[in-house]
Amino acid sequence: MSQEKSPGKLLLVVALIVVVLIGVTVFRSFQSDDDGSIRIGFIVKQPDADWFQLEWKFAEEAAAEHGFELLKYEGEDAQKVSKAIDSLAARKAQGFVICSPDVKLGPSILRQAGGYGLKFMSVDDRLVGADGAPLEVIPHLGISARKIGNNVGNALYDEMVRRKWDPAKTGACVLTFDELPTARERTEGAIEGLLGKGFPEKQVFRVPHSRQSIDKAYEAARVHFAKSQDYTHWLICGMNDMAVIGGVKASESLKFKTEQVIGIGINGHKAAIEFRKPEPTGLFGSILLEARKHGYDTARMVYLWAKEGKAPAKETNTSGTLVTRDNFLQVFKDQGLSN
Ligand code: FCA
Repeated sequence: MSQEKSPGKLLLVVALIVVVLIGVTVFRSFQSDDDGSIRIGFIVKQPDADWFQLEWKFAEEAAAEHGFELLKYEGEDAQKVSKAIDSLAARKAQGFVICSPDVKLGPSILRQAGGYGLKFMSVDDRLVGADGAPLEVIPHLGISARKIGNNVGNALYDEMVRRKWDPAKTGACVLTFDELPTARERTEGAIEGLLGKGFPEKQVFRVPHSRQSIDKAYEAARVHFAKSQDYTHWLICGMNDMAVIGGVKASESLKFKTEQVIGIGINGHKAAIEFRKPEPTGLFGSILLEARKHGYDTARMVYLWAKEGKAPAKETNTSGTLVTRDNFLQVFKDQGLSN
């Protein structure tokens, strides 16, 4: 008799376990959908830079308003990015936004995130495949780099004319970082703008810097200015405010006066910190980008993707506004920006 009972008992126990497991799974899925426990990561290549601090700040606003959890990760190199993605999976995140330290990490990020079933999009720097072409399967929000570059070139030229400089004595120092496509588009766009206005091509100097930092741009520009004695006045541009601030500081270190230099950056917020200082410097202006869209909108897009299955637009490009010492307070006020 007792031998006949055991298989029945076993079946009952197995059935119970199955019921409990199904219950837990259903409960968990309700939990992540209904009680706001969606978790979205935000990985950035330069966590200390003002621009990325702002993106995080706006992404946190999106998280607070929509009720998801934002997980911030520092991704300064390939290893940190890979660890961040592992950690996101371990923390049961549903997706992430990334500005990668190297756009060529595209295929490995795609593979790793895909393995975990994590949804993700890129911001600022578009990921590329082995052939260097953009990985179009990854949704992206970036800037209209070529057009913004054109605006930089045009504004540099117009300010040179306004100051009545002798164009023959004016050089254009273009701080380049060509390994990053958006940076290359920006600086080539600036050159296009200058040449389009009639600035002589032989007076345009592409000056590469090895890393994306004020110091590296400073070093490259300093060497360049020191060996270019023919020019008494300089127009300076580059991929962002940091590059141009480095260039302006290099001109100061070689005793160029503020009036002999016109620098125009890109990003705006870092430049605004300079504009708030009492003494003007050679940093004349910057194209203020739409940091809120880069931080708030991207985090929200991935959140909605996770929550409602609504994938972000394949590609979104934002624009910018020229700010100078004269108008930045007003522009910041109009755009509801605090710093
Ligand atoms: C790149 C730059 C940042 C910012 C952003 C929009 O990632 O490194 O400074 O300009 O694009």
